[in-house]
Amino acid sequence: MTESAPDAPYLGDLLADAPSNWGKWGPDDEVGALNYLGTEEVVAAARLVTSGKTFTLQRLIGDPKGDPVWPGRTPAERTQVLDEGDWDEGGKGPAYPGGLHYADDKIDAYLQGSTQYDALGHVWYGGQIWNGYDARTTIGGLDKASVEPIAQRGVVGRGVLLDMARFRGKKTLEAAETFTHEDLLACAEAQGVSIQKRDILIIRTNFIQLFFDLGEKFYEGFCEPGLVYSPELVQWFADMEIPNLVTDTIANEVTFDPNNGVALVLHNALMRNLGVTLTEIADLEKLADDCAEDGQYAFLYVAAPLKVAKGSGSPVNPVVIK
Ligand code: UVW
Repeated sequence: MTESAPDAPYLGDLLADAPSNWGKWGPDDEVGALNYLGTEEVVAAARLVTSGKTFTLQRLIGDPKGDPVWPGRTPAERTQVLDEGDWDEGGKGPAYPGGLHYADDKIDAYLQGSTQYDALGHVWYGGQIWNGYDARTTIGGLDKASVEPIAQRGVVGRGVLLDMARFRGKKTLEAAETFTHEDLLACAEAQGVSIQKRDILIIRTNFIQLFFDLGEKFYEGFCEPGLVYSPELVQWFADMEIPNLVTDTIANEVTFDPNNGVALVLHNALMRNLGVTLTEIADLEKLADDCAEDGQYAFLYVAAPLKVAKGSGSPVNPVVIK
């Protein structure tokens, strides 16, 4: 999927003066801004738990209504390998002493085809990924900055929901609709919550509802709504030491920057350069309804993607606890 933008600048030129965290956590770092989430941040976030209400943020894998995926990817396919029918006469069910029967299944799925964490080495330009590692380390699997180190450490901190759809009085944000860090601050203020340093930002657009409403038409002229690049926005993320950006869209930002036509600028400015971890396709609906009801927009956020060796991403079911 490409949108023709012949005059689009090269990312290396666009981001030539942008801030970088390469080397900040040493030459071998593979988790980037997640380093900001230390024991102090975990304890402070745990103190936000008062009611014990919990929310899971993963979308269903193999949803009978369809799985929204980035164009070019295919939804997960689950195959039943064994079930009770395999113990019918002539079936392939193994005979275990004592009469054990069981169900088995497998899935063929993009690791980024559902709610997921991106590895820091997932995107790049100019032949270098996060921390300056050679992009050729991605060949045949990520030798550097794969999702595995993120999965090994887990992600725990203060999450803040920024309900941009409600803030703008819309059921869903529209295709290609943009917002800035200033809009996030205004949204937070309207919600009565402050965005603090080292917060995990969780942004709701409800855009994926249109996938369920429109079917395949959802992909026509595909351009998701989201944050839009500006040097000020990138500097704000750097200054605020944001470790993790979570959204309910497929790719966390406006797909094509309306100002220059470049695709996924923030994947590069935030993830490749600052080491901000991206989490995509989160289901924020129940959480958002609850926040609108109880007015508590800051909470404990806990997530651990699967430990996939060399993976460029991995499914995850984040948990929010209030
Ligand atoms: C791309 O960056 C292409 O996809 P994702 O939405 O997984 O980040």
